[in-house]
Amino acid sequence: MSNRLNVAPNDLSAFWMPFTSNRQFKQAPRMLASAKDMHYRTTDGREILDGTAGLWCVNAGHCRPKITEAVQRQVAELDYAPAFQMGHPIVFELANRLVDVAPEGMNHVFFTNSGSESVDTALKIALAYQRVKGQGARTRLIGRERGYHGVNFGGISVGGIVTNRKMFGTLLTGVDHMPHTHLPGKNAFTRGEPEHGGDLADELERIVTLHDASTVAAVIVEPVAGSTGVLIPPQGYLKRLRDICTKHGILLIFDEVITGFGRLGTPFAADYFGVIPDIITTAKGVTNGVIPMGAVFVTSEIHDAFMTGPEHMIEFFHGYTYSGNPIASAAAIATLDTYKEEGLLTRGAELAPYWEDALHSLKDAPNVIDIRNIGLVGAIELQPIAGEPTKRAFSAFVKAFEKGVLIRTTGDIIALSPPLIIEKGQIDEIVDCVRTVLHEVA
Ligand code: PXG
Repeated sequence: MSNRLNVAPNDLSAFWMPFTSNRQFKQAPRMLASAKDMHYRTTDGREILDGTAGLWCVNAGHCRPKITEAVQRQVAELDYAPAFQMGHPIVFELANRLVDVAPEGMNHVFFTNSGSESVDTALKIALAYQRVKGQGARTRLIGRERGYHGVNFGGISVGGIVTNRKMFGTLLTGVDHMPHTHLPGKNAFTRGEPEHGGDLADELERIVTLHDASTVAAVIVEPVAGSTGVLIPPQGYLKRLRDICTKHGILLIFDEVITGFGRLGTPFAADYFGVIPDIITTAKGVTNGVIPMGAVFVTSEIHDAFMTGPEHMIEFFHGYTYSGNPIASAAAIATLDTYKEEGLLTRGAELAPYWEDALHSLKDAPNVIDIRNIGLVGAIELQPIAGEPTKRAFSAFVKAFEKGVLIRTTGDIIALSPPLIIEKGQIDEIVDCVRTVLHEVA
């Protein structure tokens, strides 16, 4: 094997890093060289316990043999096949396999290469669907404050994270936002779904009334908002959104880029909450993070609405060069095999009570103002340092990494989402490390 991974580059300037404080990073880089199961190894040879499944994507743990072998085999057999007007068997097999694990009624899959592309694809499907149904005046899209739907123009338009929006002009027009559901004053330290805030779904009714339902195409929400700090929907909230959308002929899109593929202890969040949307966006866990891929699930009602007109005509003018790429498809099939063989799409449910108790044992640690959990997701919200928001959490992240645990922070919130293969002892290790660093950054 090449030893390149063990050689630190001496010039880090060329690579403009995404969502990173570039200047700070390059002064004290944190470099990963290899990974296996629950651990990364750094370029200086330290083992790091992965508390974040990479970036919420490595649900089966790292470098799993079945997936590695599938990719190796595929790259030598069929490296690329044109995605438009041509096919290859693996992607059809994958679509069937995905439909099998998806919630009831999600019968068709459109492939993309990332969560951001899945979101923009879903928004385009929603707009085009309304049009093919003769409802072309339904052009408005409704998102939510604090929503994260990737970084493409559609996604940041419906998203509700100010820093991701403010630099980029006027975005899509005709977008409105529901209020977020984070009510720390009422719901702090709730285990699972919070008691207060279900009525915030009625804000959708207000917005729909304001614009008139005949102008609204779709509503998009993350069932559990991840990036913005793990915001768990209040009891009854998602059901109410579903009812309002159904009543007004508005499509409901669940962005399951994080919650898809077992994160909550069910295959999808739609299963967890018993609320079935019209469209589900996914990415990340579909290939265990190994090869970029996204998948958008739609109902037959939506898919079939496009299958009209002359048969030689393209039904939907959208797609990517790498939609359903053979290597990504092979990685995804091997990922689904691994999930199935190891029961990973539901393993989170078995571990959730232990995870919950472990996280909430941090309640008395310094500066902890809220703890939230659902499935194998958790958040520990910290009191910001006065005048220096985000600094306390970021210091905790750096110190945890030094001690051998990878955590993730957003604002002053620590977000945790380990691979679904985690063992109880490793949950303790993460929580003990967080406790130690919270004392150090106090
Ligand atoms: N939707 C949701 C709900 C996401 O969480 C995307 C779309 C975009 O996916 P891509 O593949 O285009 O990045 C995401 C991505 C974090 C973090 O630490 C979260 C994401 C990505 C990177 C970091 O919270 N989510």
